[in-house]
Amino acid sequence: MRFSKLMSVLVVAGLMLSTVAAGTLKGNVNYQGKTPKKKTLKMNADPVCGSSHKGKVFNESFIVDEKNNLANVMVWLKDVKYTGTVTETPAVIDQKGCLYTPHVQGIMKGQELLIKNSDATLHNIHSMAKTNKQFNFAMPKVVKEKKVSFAETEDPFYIKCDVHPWMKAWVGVFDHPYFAVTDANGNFSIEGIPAGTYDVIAWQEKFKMKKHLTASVTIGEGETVNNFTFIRESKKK
Ligand SMILES: [Cu+2]
Repeated sequence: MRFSKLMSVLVVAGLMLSTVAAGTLKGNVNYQGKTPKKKTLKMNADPVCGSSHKGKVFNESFIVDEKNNLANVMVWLKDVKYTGTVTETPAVIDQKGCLYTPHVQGIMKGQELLIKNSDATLHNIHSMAKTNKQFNFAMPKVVKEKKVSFAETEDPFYIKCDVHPWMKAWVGVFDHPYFAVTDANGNFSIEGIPAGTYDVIAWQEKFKMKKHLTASVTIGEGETVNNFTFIRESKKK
């Protein structure tokens, strides 16, 4: 009898644990201000890079659509007490067409970052991290994969290629999995967030950490929407 009682207590406890509310934070990131002119990347110094694109390739540091939705904005929760595991699937960054894909991404502390070289040319991948140990190594066309990981949390820092000066990507390192990057329509979605109130940060590379946006958001079951607007003040007063 005692044993079955214990079992039923365990079952009830298990059910309670599995019903702890978790919600989704989603939203849109928009831009207000003068849109910077698109800059064309000149890749012809390396014929492999130049010939890998048919049309023009533009600088990726500021991408807005016709409705001023901002792509490549990293959104994350701040100061989360996360006791779960590190994501086992590696994050991936590919050197393809002499660009980094993705241009902006979040990764968990301790998670693997798989670095690919899909190009038939030499790249050099050089992390400009300030808190984490920097890395800097060549990836000749025969070296297709390397793996790195980051031991510390860190606000977004960039990775560059010393061979192709236009190549730049951004990585943020978190001690939880609650981060996302806006898509081409400026939308983001962070799932599985335990119920609670959080500070949320939105970061865009031109605005940098100095001009990041914050919001306080309460997550319950289901979806919570929080939009952000980056505003660029006109220089004229
Ligand atoms: Cu390169």
